[in-house]
Amino acid sequence: MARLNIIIKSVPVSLLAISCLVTNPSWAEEKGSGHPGTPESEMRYKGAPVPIDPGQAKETLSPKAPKLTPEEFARAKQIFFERCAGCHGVLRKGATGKPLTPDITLGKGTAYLKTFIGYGSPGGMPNFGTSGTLPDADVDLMARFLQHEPPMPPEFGMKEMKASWKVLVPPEKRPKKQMNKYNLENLFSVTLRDAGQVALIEGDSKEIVEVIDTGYAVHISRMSESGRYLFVIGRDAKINLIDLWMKHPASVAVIKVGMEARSVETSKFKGYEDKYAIAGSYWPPQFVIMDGDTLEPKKIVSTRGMTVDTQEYHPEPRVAAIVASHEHPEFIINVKETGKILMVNYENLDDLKITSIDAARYLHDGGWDSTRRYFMSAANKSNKIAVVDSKEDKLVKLVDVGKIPHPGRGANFVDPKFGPVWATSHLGDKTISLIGTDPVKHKENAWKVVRTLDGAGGGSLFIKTHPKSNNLWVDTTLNPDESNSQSIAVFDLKNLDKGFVKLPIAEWAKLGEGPKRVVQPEYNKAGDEVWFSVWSGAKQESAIVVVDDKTRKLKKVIKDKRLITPTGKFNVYNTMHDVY
Ligand code: DHE
Repeated sequence: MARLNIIIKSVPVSLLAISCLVTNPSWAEEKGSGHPGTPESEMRYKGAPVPIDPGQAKETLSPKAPKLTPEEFARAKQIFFERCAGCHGVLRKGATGKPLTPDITLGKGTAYLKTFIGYGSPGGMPNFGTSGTLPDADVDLMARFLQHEPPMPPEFGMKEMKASWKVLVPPEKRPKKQMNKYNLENLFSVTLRDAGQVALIEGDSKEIVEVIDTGYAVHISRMSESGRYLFVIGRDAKINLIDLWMKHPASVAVIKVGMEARSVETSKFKGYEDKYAIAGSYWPPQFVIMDGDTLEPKKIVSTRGMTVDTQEYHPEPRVAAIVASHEHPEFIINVKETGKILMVNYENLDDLKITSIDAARYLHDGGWDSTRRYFMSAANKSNKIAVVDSKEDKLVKLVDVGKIPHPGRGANFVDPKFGPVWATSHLGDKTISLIGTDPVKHKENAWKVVRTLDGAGGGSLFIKTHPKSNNLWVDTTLNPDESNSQSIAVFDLKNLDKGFVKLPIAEWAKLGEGPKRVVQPEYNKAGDEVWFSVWSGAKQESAIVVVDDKTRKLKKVIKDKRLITPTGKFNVYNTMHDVY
């Protein structure tokens, strides 16, 4: 773990961000990226360093590849895990970046690879050399390293999980009823990304009531069906199970489910409420089903397998979003690199039934339609939304949308002309695609883009509304223009043709220097307030801005020295009930 900290600290925190994405020509004008095809915002958005200790990855020197000393190999591994694995995959089999396995790289040779690493490519490869990110000697080192077999990080099976698993407060020693006075259903779990913590903020008073240590670069929170247990997962694959009934909510169990992970969910089907939890990992590529109240690991399943389109073996298909079915005792799992959606029936863990649905690459995030029957899942490199019927366990449609859909969990509302829709915004263009979701009363509109709205710009990560609201909020967190990344676009759902209004959320927060990116709208339980994170650097002041949904006026700015890099916010009630 000490080693891991060194790796993380060596990377500027502002560069720790999202995945490697294809280049959007409309961003290419942006100044300062140093590369014609790769704007700075996209560079910032690159995969965070893989939180795997390079020292643990097994080295295999390939006789045909150029020579590397053991010291050079060790340094190259570290650079690769910090800078390259997020896009190319730990095993270099290719993800959003191209495959870089020796069968390809040996044929290219050192000189070619050096040019590629040094100058980048219009396809999105950053110019690591000319941007000054890597000195010439490291460019040369990486060109040689890439011709050797990829070093393989260790597996992480039951033995390792059990060794990391701790029940801090056993279920029988936990409170029998809620011991605090918080209005739990309106509590928010707020990711404090670079602090490796979550803040619990009471929605009514807007006070921080608890700050709890979690995994590294903590990613998301999810709620158990009953609303008692909060699950938080870090990029280092550490899960904290937090009991909200305690006088001071705290972790009651922890486990590490791998070396790198992003997703956690809990069983929600009738009769299985709070019974199981599931976590998906990036490395090793697998998911694990655990006991819902202790995190005891029960069943681990690998996601390695064949890709949906070329039907070739992929050694590292990462687990992205997971949702819990309301139609069957099933978890629905996005497997990124194979482009498959797995419906995992947890009725009998010894005879696990998995329905594998062919969708498209690379599956990332997604959420339910308003009936919670259809799972709408973004295949971001295919520019499609896969619609899965969780009742019939089958693919309904692959819907073409804009460039690099990134819905978070998306937004459900009733379009005045087309009926119920689910909407996504995009990383790669300024559009918002509205897909009809009612195959009964609006059959002609179902599973089609019925309307496309123009938002403020590309670089959007999250979109949100609430059943009680007439507003649709769209962030542009990664847009290169500060006037977009620091504000929010809001549409009137009753008058979509009117276009959006931009609200200067970061300005309202009155912070000092910093990127102050506005990210992830989240509603309170009543649906009359919407919360935004103003996400600055780890050493800079950040804030949460609360806006009155009806008047669209500032209601409150939450500032506190403990609010370090707030990103995701998860309202207990809305997360329990999949309200979005
Ligand atoms: Fe996320 C959700 C993966 C970068 C904030 N992110 C998700 C999910 C996945 C994912 C698979 C869906 C989980 C689910 O529903 O089960 N995120 C990744 C990455 O691989 C990526 C692209 C790069 C990385 O290295 O991690 C990445 N994500 C980011 C960020 O940089 C963000 C903006 C800030 C941060 O905290 O790191 C970020 N991701 C979020 C948030 C959600 C999320 C807030 C949940 C949104 C929701 O409303 O459910």
